Amino acid sequence: MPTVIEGSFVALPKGRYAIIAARFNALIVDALTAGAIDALARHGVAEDSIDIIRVPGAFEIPFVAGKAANGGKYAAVLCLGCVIRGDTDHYDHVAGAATAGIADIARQAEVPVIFGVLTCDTLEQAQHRAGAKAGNKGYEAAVTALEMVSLAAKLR
Ligand code: INI
Repeated sequence: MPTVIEGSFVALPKGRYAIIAARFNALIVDALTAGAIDALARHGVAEDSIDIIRVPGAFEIPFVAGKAANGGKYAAVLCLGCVIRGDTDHYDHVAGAATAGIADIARQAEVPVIFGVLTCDTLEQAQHRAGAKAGNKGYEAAVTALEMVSLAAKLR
C-alpha cells in the first residue's frame, strides 16, 4: 500500500498568517479579505494571529509576498487582489505581472504562498467571486493555506 500524505484543515497551534490585500478595487478585495479571515477563524486561527498587509495594487503583491514568505514570521502568505479588464491592454500587464510574480515567489518560498487574485472581465464577475454568487475566493484561499501549512509540516 502506498503512503498517502496530505494536509488537513486543522490549524496548527502556532503560526501567523499574512494576508496581502491590494487596495485597488477595494470593495472586492475587502470582501475577499473578510472571507479569508472568516475561514481562518472558523478553522481555529486566532484573529490576532492574522496580519493584513495592504499594498496599492495587485502589481505590488509579489514584492511584499516575497518579503513575507521568506522573513521567517509567517506560516503562510495569502495574496488577495482583483484585476478587472478595462478598455486598454493595461489589464493584461497588471494581471500577468501579478500572476507570474506570485507564481515565482510561490515556487521558491519557504512557506506556502496562496494565489487569491481575481482576474475578471467585469465588476459583476468579480462580485460573484467575492461572496455574491460563486463562493468567496478569499475564503477558498485561506482553506488552501491551512491545507498547505499542514502538508508542509508533514513533509519536514
Ligand atoms: N491594480 C489592481 O489591483 N487591479 C486593477 O484592476 C488595476 N488596473 O486595472 O489598473 C490595478 N492597477 C494598479 C497596479 O496594480 C499598480 O498598483 C500600479 O500600476 C502602480 O505600480
